[in-house]
Amino acid sequence: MLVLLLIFLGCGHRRTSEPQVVDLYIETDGDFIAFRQNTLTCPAGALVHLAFHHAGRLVTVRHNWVLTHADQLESLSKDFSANDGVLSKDDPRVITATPLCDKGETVRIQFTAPSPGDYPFLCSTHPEDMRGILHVTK
Ligand SMILES: [Cu+2]
Repeated sequence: MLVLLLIFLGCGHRRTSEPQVVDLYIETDGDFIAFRQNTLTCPAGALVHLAFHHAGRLVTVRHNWVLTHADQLESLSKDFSANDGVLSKDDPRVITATPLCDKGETVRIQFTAPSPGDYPFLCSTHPEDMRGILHVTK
């Protein structure tokens, strides 16, 4: 009887393996070559729904949001500067990235937050000027 009770309780405590879903939003600082907020935060392992909005109205330049590792930021940035911001899909330095976005548009991506730490993000077409940090907490 006790065994049956324990099995029953055990079933009631079944763990769900669904990750926590976190919505993040970031935009450009209007027509300026900058992200409007340059820090974002999410917990490790979360399923992140990120929306990136190009808030420009006047200047026609395209932007994106590229997440990388702290120790690979400078080499990635250097390559973006040299190749007009062309992002190679299988670049191992890139954790995830949005497509390029025109003014007034919003692009959305989903990714699983990496292990805890600070991860830089940048725009591939303005790799020196558009940067920020994603803080991934435990
Ligand atoms: Cu840009």
